[in-house]
Amino acid sequence: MSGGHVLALCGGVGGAKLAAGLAAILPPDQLTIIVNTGDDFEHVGLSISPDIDTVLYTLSGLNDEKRGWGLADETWQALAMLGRLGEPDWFKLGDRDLATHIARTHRLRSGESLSAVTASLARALGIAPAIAPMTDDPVRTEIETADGRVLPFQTYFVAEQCKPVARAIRYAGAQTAKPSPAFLHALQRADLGAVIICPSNPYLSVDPLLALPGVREKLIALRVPRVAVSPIVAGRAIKGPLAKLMAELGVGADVVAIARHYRSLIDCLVIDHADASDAPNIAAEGVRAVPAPAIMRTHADRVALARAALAAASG
Ligand code: FO1
Repeated sequence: MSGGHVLALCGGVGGAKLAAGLAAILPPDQLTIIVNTGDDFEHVGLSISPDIDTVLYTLSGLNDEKRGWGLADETWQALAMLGRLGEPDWFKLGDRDLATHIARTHRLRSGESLSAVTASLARALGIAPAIAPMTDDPVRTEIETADGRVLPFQTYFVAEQCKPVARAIRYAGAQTAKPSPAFLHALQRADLGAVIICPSNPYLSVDPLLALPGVREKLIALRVPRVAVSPIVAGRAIKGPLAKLMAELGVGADVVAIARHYRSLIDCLVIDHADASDAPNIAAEGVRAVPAPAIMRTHADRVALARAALAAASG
């Protein structure tokens, strides 16, 4: 990759960290970050876009490092009052975070698209690279469970803490949703230099983007390097329920399974040095393995992993 535009596909916490690393080293006009909206939902009358907010807060440095989601120095007075008034309080909306949801809901109701709202929130928070939702249309990730229920994503993830056994995952609305203008533009730009699939949960955070009409085909047809960064290190998910989910879906929780999952879409998989011995098995899937330190604890780790992903794209 020599100086072309970079398209980063991103979900929540892990994806946002790599996106922040990419934003730290690329000129702002050379990066487009497209974010999963399958986690979005309406809650207490508000339009909530958790992954977009995680990316906005991480890139503006306002995020809570320990939780991964939400804002640092948060308070919870409104949530306590909501509970007292008999409203649901299982989804933790902080006082400052509420302002984001109120602003988004207000602007969507006055007719702005989610793309326009996201761009204006990013601008207000001082974020320079383009951040856009995967689509302006509603797509809702749902989990089919072993006990026969179909759970909306946040019910599964937050209310039931990923405890139900998953049998299948679906992305309601994806078949008829249109990729956002920024997503389509990035996929078609003549100066596109690389696609980076961030270390987000493939099933919950990246597959919703790939389920949008035409996206998978466009990624397959691209003649630029496509690099994924593994969200699995040494058989464990860096964060969240990925390893449990992979076991329930009948795939081993390892880097080879990640390579197999993305094999038609990527040229390279960045893996942690801990998984370097799996490089030949990844090569057997037709994917080049590039070992690098893949766990991001500090800002320097994010920048180093972003550099490794861009170097992998350069071949
Ligand atoms: N995740 C949780 O595990 N518990 C919560 O109470 C919670 C609240 C929340 C509020 C705003 C927001 O933007 C994100 C929030 N998240 C919470 C994260 C959210 O569930 C994400 O969908 C997941 O982190 C997956 O990316």
